[in-house]
Parts: sequence; structure tokens; C-alpha cells
Amino acid sequence: MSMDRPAGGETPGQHADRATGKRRRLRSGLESAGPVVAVGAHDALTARLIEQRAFDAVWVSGLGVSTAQLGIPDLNLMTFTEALEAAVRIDRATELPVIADCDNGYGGLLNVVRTAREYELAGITGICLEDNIFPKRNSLLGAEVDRELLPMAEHARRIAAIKQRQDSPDFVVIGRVEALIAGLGVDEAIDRALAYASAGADAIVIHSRDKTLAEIDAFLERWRSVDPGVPLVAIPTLFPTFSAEELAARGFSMVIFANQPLRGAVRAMEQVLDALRDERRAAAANPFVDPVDHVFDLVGTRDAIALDDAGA
Ligand code: SPV
Ligand code: MG
Repeated sequence: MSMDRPAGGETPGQHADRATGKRRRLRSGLESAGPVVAVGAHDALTARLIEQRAFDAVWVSGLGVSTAQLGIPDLNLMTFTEALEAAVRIDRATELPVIADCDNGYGGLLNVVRTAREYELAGITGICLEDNIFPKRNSLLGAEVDRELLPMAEHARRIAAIKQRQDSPDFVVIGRVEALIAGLGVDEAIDRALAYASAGADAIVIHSRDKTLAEIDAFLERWRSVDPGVPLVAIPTLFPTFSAEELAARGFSMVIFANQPLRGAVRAMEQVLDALRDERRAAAANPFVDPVDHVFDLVGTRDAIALDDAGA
């Protein structure tokens, strides 16, 4: 762990101030003209790398944490505790706002309320709750995967229950609409987005697999005509050629690059491991690896030693 960051040893006041600062930063980003650009992290180091590149926020990817930290599929197998612990480790590694993917909240209404409560108390900036039934299927799986959504009223009821109980007014709750992913069409997606916005959601993720954006554009046109004043969030994994600015021009306030660091890490590790397997000498990996000093620097190793030596 880097020594220049809070390591859980803050006073309650410092903990609350840090969380409030991040929450206000995210909220002001959502209100400003440019898009908030969040990038998916699967661990603390990824969050640090995201921060170094001056992105606006970190997305704690359920796919990323399930895959990289637990080695299991993103099918609601990761528990609430595992997800929360991962989010806390990521949050401590960065001063950026941290939005945690809480899947469907890990159970029924009471579980969802407790999930939100624990993330709020842990100081996480905000959470995102999707309207998939338990057990969910990752949204990027093809159309052949059977999907079922929670009834709209139930997901709205859950969001309302969270919003009515949160203590910190700045804690951000994002409602995620999976209607387009589930093939239910734009009317259903609009009804759900409006229901979650009325329930108090601070932003809405409208997820889609449509590469052309035709479906999203139809959604946006309808959304603009109603204008509930709630920011929209895009996760453009399956329409990757649109830039954050192009998506903002269409009406999105936040864009999440949810899994590119995970996929880049997988490719990099496979390259290194293939080279080691083929040549059976450490130097085979050299073209693909950073100097170990760079790795030391990323977590403030020399500063930590200096602190220790100064105290000796
Ligand atoms: C995640 O990163 O876990 C997400 C985004 O929920 S997606 O994989 O596109 O569903
Ligand atoms: Mg997810």
C-alpha cells in the first residue's frame, strides 16, 4: 500500500470529509457540460493507474473484480462482502470518485438497502444497481442468453428505499436499465428509466448492445422530450468507436470504459507467460515488462522506506 494515502487510519471526520469531497466532485462533474469519464478497475493498482492518467472517476467493475480477484464468472457468484471489500481497497488507492458496480444489490429489497448502507458508511462515492433478477447474467453475453428483469416497480421501490434512508445527501445512487440488453425495446427502457429517476436515482445507466447506436438514439430522443433532468450514463463496450465527447454531444453526462484495463491486463499477462513458457528464461519476458523500479514507484515504496528510516 502506498504510504501517502489514507490507509484506514483516518479519524471518522477525515473519513467523512474524504467521502463527501469525492461525492461532490462526482456530482459537480455530472452537472457540468463535459462528460465525466470513468474507467473500470479490478484492483487497487488499476485505480492508481487510472488516477495518474487524470480520468474523472473509477468504476469498480463487477466483471473485473469477479474475474481478476476471484477467478469466477460475472453471474452473481461474487458475494456482497467480497464486492464491498474490493471497492474499499480500490477507494483507498485513489482520490478520484469511486462508483461501485453493485450488480442487482445481492438479494431482495432488504439486502439492497443494506448493501447501499454499507457502501455509504464505507465512504464509497456512489453505487450502481441494475434491474436484472438474481442470478444476473453479464450484459455483454450474446442475445442467446436468457434474461429476465426485475419488475420495474420493484426496482424503483428498491431505489426509493435506499434514497429515503441515506444519511449523506451527497451519496450517489445510479439506477441501471437493462431493458435494451434484454431485448425489451425502447418503450420499456424509457418507462424504466423514468420510474428509477422518479424513485430518486441520481443518474441512469442505459445499457445497450446496439453497435449502431440507433436504439440509444431513439431512447435519447424520447428522454429529451420528457426531460426529467437526471443525467444519463453510457457504457460503450459494444459501441466502442464513439468517443466520450461524441457520446456527450448526444446527451450522456458520464461514459464508463468498464473493462478495457482488465482485458489489456489479460493480454499483457498472456504475452509474458507465453514468452516464459517458450524460452524458460526470465529475459524472455523483458520486451513485455516494466522495470521493477516502476512498480516500486507506483505504490510509493521509496517514500515508505524514507519514513521508516527517519523514525529509526
Ligand atoms: C461491469 O463492468 O461489471 C459492468 C459493465 O457491469 S458490463 O460488463 O458492460 O455489464
Ligand atoms: Mg457489472
